[in-house]
Amino acid sequence: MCTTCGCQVTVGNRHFLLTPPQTQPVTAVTVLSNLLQHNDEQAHRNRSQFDAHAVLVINLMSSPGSGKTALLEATIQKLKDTIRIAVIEGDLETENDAERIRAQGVPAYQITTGTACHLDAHLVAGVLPQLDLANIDLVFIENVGNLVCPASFDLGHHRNITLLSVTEGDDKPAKYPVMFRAADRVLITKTDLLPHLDDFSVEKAERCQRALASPVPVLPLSSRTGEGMDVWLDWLQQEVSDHRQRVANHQTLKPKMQEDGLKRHQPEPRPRFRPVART
Ligand SMILES: Nc1nc2c(ncn2[C@@H]2O[C@H](COP(=O)(O)OP(=O)(O)OP(=O)(O)O)[C@@H](O)[C@H]2O)c(=O)[nH]1
Ligand SMILES: [Mg+2]
Repeated sequence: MCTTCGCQVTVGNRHFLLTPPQTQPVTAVTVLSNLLQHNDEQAHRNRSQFDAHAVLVINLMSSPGSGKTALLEATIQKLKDTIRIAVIEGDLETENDAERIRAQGVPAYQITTGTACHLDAHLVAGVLPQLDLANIDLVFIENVGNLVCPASFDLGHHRNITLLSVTEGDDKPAKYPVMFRAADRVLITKTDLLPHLDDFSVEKAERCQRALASPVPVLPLSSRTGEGMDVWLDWLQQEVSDHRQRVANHQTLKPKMQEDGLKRHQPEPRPRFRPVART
């Protein structure tokens, strides 16, 4: 898919394309594997910077509008007095989400990707100098709304959270397995709307998750009413403390990534058609 839409290339990594290695034939596959390799190297550098300050970094992924920013707003309201939070926002355009986060009284940095449907490690590195990591415990990265591509790019974070809102349908883990397999927690959001929907089953969504051989907790919650938020908030607080301990032990945590990302991002071989003369 990504070789077709060109989404591997962002303003953060475009310069690598301008200086392709001359020692080997340059094919689409070489270019893509170079970009992914550069991404992984930058992700490693980002993670080292976060770990130098024992900052836990959580990547939020979901389709557009499933409630990532609303979850952050509700989370910040509950935790900002005990945990020092900052947010990196990813969208194609606008500063809207960063403004919503700043209105909660915590720093937020907006990355606008232009055409790219995901964040990558170089885009995140671009905002890192603005973060006062010595005075932050937890960074959330709200990825671009997209249920596919964000799961293929390590940003230098530690944990992945995938959101599924009840209006999207309970079969999404089955249809978009890559992102749900990468999740450390799946949050089923907007549960306050369940009484108005006759075809979303939390149990079925969880069954679809289990069918991916994923044992991770599936947590139903509503940012609007606060229902179910306690389990999420308890996990976050525990993670922040666990990460401090990890770093003190000279350890870190790499997020679950789609291991065969390059292969999956190549287009299917297409049948060759003979051109037909126009009549
Ligand atoms: N009823 C209800 N609405 C919600 C809830 N969470 C979010 N919404 C609404 O859903 C819409 C989208 O929420 P956002 O938080 O902007 O979604 P998002 O995932 O950040 O969207 P993008 O950043 O565009 O991908 C908004 O109108 C929210 O008010 C919820 O728990 N219950
Ligand atoms: Mg948002």
